[in-house]
Amino acid sequence: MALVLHSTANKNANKTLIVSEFNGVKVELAKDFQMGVTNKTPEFIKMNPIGKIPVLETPDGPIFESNAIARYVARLNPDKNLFGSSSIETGQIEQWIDFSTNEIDAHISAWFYPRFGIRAHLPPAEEAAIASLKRGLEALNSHLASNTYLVGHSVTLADIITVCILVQGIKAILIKSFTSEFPHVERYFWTLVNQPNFKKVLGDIEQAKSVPPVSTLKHGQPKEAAKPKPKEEAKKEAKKEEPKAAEEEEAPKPKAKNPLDLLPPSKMVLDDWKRLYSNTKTNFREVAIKGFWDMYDPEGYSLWFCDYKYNDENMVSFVTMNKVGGFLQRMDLARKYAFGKMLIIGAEAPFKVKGLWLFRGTEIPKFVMDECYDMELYEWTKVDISDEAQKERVSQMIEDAEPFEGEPLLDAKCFK
Ligand SMILES: N[C@@H](CCC(=O)N[C@@H](CS)C(=O)NCC(=O)O)C(=O)O
Repeated sequence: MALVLHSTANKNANKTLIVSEFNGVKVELAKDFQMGVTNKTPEFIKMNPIGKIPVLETPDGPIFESNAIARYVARLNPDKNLFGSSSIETGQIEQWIDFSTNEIDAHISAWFYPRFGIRAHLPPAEEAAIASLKRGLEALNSHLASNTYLVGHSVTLADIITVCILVQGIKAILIKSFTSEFPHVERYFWTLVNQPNFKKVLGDIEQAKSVPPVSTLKHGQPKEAAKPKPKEEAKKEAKKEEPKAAEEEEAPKPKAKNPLDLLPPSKMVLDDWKRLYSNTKTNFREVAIKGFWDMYDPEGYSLWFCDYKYNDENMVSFVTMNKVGGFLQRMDLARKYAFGKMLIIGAEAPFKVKGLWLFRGTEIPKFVMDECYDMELYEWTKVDISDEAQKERVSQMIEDAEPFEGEPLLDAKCFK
């Protein structure tokens, strides 16, 4: 009789399903399992007190934690040696299981979940996760430079668990330009996922083409939350929602004016400057930059340099560019009152991120400081326009002058 695995067909369940393909121990996914429903029932909580999947039901009792389940099933047919044929082999298999779980899976998750709205997205935390992941993959790559498999000369449980972890990353976030830094890992991965016992469970794998943008879902609102709920629960929730819905039907309150709209009129019209910037295709210095300084009104506007505080974490070019792109998206709330240039500087990591911002008013608007969390990731310095060197730096930042402060530009982004 087959052992029953209570789970959806996910990364963690796949570990055991692939073991089963290799060693012939029959395992099947529980029929009618519904994520967010079945795993909340008292029967399930009895099997796993934390209510997470997968759980394996065995004649002798349940087992939770996917690596423990996979080990258990691997041991059920010792002849296949998935768990090694000597103490040292078993020790090394355990070693790679722990390595892949702690040095790879944990960092992929720390990069991937915030982008899917499952955890808070914090750029410095993302940088740290990517740096740690690269360290893990470098170590794996150097081992695989002279080894076909992680332990011995055939597939073991260490390979099965490592491949399942990599599959999730490669499908979701580890794009080709990232994985190509680890060619032995790539060779290992694509060879194994195309072996029949892997392919039967994993199907065809398509590598992510781009790093997913940060989700608009709020963290703490996992995708499962959107799935249908049992009727009773849905009814209860509808009740809870009622007072709010009634409140929302009240007449809309007049929108408070932005304090920047109450400032004395300025001779500088921001839209005129943005148009001049966008329409100047040649002689940028003579036309756009000169036009800027002719228009600039230091009483109605202020200029600010910003300097990213954590440049030493900018180790991956496209992540740094995405981070700056995210900042500009979040500045959307200030479009009527601001213009900005952000430069990503340097020929190699760590990249420096520096910017120039023009804000309505003589200070950085309070609502921008309060509502755009990226602002505190930068050091802000007001430009002193009586200082010719600072004025020249402003001009250079507006025109993407290269080299900038002696270094090439990796990218320049404009907020207008
Ligand atoms: N360390 C656990 C992780 C299990 C886990 O995080 N399961 C997720 C799905 S992949 C889950 O059940 N989440 C539901 C929840 O957090 O309530 C394992 O390897 O089995």
